Amino acid sequence: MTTEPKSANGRPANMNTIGLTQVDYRGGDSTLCQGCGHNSITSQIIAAAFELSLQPSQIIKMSGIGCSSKTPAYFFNRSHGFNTLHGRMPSVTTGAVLGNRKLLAIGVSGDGDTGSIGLGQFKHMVRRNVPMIYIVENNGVYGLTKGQFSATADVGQQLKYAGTNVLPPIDVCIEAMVADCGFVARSFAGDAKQVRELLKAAMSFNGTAVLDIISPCVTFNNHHDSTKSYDYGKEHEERIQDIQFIPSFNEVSVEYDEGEEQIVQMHDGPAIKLKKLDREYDPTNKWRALELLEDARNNHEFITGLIYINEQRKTLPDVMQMNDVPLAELPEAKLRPSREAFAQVMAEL
Ligand SMILES: Cc1ncc(C[n+]2csc(CCOP(=O)(O)OP(=O)(O)O)c2C)c(N)n1
Ligand code: SF4
Ligand SMILES: [Mg+2]
Repeated sequence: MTTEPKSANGRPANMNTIGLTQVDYRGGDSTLCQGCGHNSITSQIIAAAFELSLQPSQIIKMSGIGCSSKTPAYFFNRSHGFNTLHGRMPSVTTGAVLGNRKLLAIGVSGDGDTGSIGLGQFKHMVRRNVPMIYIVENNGVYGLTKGQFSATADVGQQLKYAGTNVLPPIDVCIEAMVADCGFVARSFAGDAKQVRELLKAAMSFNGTAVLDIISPCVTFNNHHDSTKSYDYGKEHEERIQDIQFIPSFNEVSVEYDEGEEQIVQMHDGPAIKLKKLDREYDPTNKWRALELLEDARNNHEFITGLIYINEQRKTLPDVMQMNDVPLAELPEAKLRPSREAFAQVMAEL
């Protein structure tokens, strides 16, 4: 008789602290092209949620329209979900998290969905600090509608069907920074470990967490000279730090070398351990973060890692003083104003 391998605490090694295996976080089979970067990100979303022992029934997965926005169908079968209209994921998520503060909102968008049609919604969501993980699967094209240039395509880039792009790109991370986002990161779909650690940190962040992940479209934009291709990413990715997410910093003693490493403590216990690489970098310094992004843009550098973190801002449900109890669970007596209160409101109008 064979026995299942057990972890130190007696749990089967493939089971997390709430008794689920990684399979329990999967969704349907992907219908995207084989090799699409979006599929790699889906795998890491599943792995990160499993490792954090997230309760699937407490998650709402959100998206807009695009190949990227189809991906929530391929993870978290047991969670809530809303596939919204093109570019409208932020407003629908705002409603969802105001209606139920207990839900963890995980959204997947594309560079078209966010940077083109959805840019206004994106900026207002960040400005309001809507608590959600906002992933941009950035491939520089509208994959779903067959490869037109998106707002993140580089100027001068040439594509077989779309011709030459003559317009300068927008930078999703810079847009998030100037709207006062408290968690800004960039990664590459080909860098699975970094994507996973950043996802875990984002899933533990209290506020809007923006992850701009370069995710090659193998069908329309994977040419060697494209900055959104696998070849370019592998050759040019420059990590600003090695990142390790530590689930509950208060409970475990973490060894780190103060000169070489930095610990960023998050609210309610977790922490992020950052090992400095070539450059001195502190992701809690906003001006340094903006400078890094601007320099990278001007010098055509592909920097990845945790660019900025700051948990000081209040989230929208806090500002609006939303009830901890989800609106759907409040009894009618609490939802319906009294006759007197209603009359008073009417008199004030
Ligand atoms: C209002 C509206 N305008 C245009 C479209 C057509 N459309 C569908 S997906 C898409 C772009 C998707 O690009 P992106 O967000 O980058 O996703 P990708 O497919 O590249 O992952 C467009 C323009 C639409 N569905 N709705
Ligand atoms: S068209 Fe591009 S973005 Fe869409 S599934 Fe295929 S490879 Fe991915
Ligand atoms: Mg795209």
